[in-house]
This record gives sequence, C-alpha cells and structure tokens, in this order.
Amino acid sequence: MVQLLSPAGDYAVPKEWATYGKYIDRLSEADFLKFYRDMARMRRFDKEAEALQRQGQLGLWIPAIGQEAAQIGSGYGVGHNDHIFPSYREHGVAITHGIDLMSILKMLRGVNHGGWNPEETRFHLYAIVLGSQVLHATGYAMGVKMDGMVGNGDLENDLAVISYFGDGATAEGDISESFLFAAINHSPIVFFCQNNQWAISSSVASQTKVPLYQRGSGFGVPGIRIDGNDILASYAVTAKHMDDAREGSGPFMIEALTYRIGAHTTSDDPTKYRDSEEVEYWKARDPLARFETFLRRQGIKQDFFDEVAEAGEKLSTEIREATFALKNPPIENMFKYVYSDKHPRIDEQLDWLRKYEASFGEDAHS
Ligand SMILES: Cc1ncc(C[n+]2csc(CCOP(=O)(O)OP(=O)(O)O)c2C)c(N)n1
Repeated sequence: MVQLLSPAGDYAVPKEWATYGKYIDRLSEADFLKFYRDMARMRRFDKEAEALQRQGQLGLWIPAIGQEAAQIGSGYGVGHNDHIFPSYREHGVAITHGIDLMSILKMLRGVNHGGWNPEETRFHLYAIVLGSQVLHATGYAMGVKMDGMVGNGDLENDLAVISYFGDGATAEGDISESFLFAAINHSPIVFFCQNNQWAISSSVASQTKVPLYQRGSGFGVPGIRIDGNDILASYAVTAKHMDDAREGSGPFMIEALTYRIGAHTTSDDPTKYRDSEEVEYWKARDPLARFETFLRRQGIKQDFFDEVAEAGEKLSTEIREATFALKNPPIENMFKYVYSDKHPRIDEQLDWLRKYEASFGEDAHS
C-alpha cells in the first residue's frame, strides 16, 4: 500500500515509491495550504448540508466525512484538460474543480439536476446508477484517443479521464465491462475506487475475495492500493497515473483504502450494521488531523488554522442563507424535459398535478 504520510503525520518516501515522491517534491507550501483549506472546506460543507437535511431543507444528504484525503488529493492530481466522471459522493473532487457547491445542494433539494456544465467544468454530472458513470468515462476515454488527444508527448495539452466509484460498485458488471473495454482499446483512463469499506450495509468482504486493486488485472488493467487517508499519497499516485494515461500507457486502477465515517445517506442508520469500535478506529485515522500534524511540523502557525476555521463559519452561513432563499421551480419543469414533443400522457399527468396542488389552496407551495 502506498503511504507517504503515516497516521502519526510522519512524511517518508520508501525507495519503492520514489516515483511518487517526486510529485510531492514539486509542491510548494502554498499547495499544501490549499490542500488543507479544501479538506476543511469539504468537511464543513458536509456538516452544514447534513444539518440542512435534518431541518427539512434538503430531500437527502450523502456524507463523505472521512474521505477528504482521497478526494481532495486525487482531485488535484487531475490535469487541467482531463475529464472527471464522479459517482454521487465526490463533493471534495467537485471543490477542487471549482463547482458551485450550491448546485449540489439544489440537486439534493430536488430543484435541479446538477446544473453545472460538464464540458466546461470537465466535471461530469453525478450518477446515482452505480457503475453507469464508469461506462460513460470509458467511452469518453475511447473517444479522446480516437480524436488523437493522447500520447503526443505534450503532458499539458494531452487528455486523460478519471472515473470514481465505490467498493460496492465493483460488483456491478458495468465495472468489469469498463475494465475490458478500456484495456482492449488501450484507453487513457484511471479507475479510482474509493474503498470506504461499506456499500450501504454490505461490507467490502461480501463484495470481493481479492483486494480490489487487483480486480482489473485479469482484464489487463494494472492497479495499486494507496492509503486513502493520506492526502500526499492520493495526490501523487493520481498525478503520476494521470500523466501516464495522457502519455499513452493505457488504463490503470487506484484503490484508495479509506472509511465512511458517517451514514451512507441521511436515510441510513449505520449503527444497525457496524460496530462502534470499528468507527472509532477509523476516526483515530482522521485524514485532516493527520495532515494538520504534518503542516504544524512544517512550521505552519496557528494563525493559518484560525483563518481556515473562520472561512468555515463564513461558508456555513453563506450556504444556509442561500438554501433558505431557494425558490421551488414551477411544477411544469418536472414534465418539460421528458419528451421533446408534446405527449398526451404527460399533459394528463401535469393536469392532474396542477389540480392536486390547487387543492391545498394558498399553502400549496410553502
Ligand atoms: C445499479 C444500482 N444498483 C443499486 C443501487 C442502490 N445503491 C445505491 S448506493 C449503493 C451502495 C454503493 O456502495 P459503494 O459502491 O461502495 O459506494 P459508496 O456509496 O460507499 O460511496 C447501492 C446498492 C444503485 N444506485 N444502482
């Protein structure tokens, strides 16, 4: 397992991982601070969103606490031309790609479908159907190669694709099909599996007999396991294999071993299926605390951590106020984008809903 920062916060690059160490050597202090700021931002956003859901402001929340290093590190390992295909928990990767966080909240309130432009942001829309985004990513990577955007010896302008999925999703046929297709076409894609050890209530042991990073090997996709709570490993390993993919080395798989500290979603109660000792074990391996120890040893002063905490307060207030101010979209929107032409069944359903809503009188939309 690639680990550059130990749980105690010690930085060391074993000889066998020297290639990855070179990626860390290139980072400046400003990069380290940006990593920490965004991990803290991701966590604060998560806590605020969960509170908003509990207050009835969102239909659902999908927590990612514990996965900050896996997401912020890998998000920054992606090049400026590369395309990202997330599942539904990648709020941290969204942060590294400048996605407006309110778009994520609007989606979970049910007032839009994401709303960001996948071509412009290179961050594609969230996918709830497990594994579907991995097929989309594989097809995209195949297209990129056909368009001659790979292996031109120009790491800045060539292009690769990364797709995120969970340990449970690896049991879907879509993932195996993607491995095969990507291997046969020698496509520029990195498969990034966040093994957070639970697929709702199914443990990772019930999903695989071999370590997940080996899952692609029979298809011709080599892989590696990283400590997913080590932001430096997450950054360096992703950056290296995205470079390789852009250079034309074909597909690669990264398994980031991490842990979902919270519930699967706000509709789930994890105390029903996992032990509190296990959760406590992983809480003690908190990726943020680990990186904070590293930064303090690098001489980063308390002022910086105070500034980050203040920014968190500001973010929370902004998000709360913006959510309270959201307006419900017209009910017509639900039907508008089903067919391009008018359809009698759709008109009938809209008519029914209008009458139903009207039956509540003035309170219909409050
Ligand atoms: C094709 C499909 N089957 C089942 C589901 C229901 N479902 C939603 S999330 C989930 C568990 C996914 O676990 P994992 O892939 O480990 O990702 P995580 O949620 O832990 O990030 C399941 C079974 C779905 N969304 N899509």
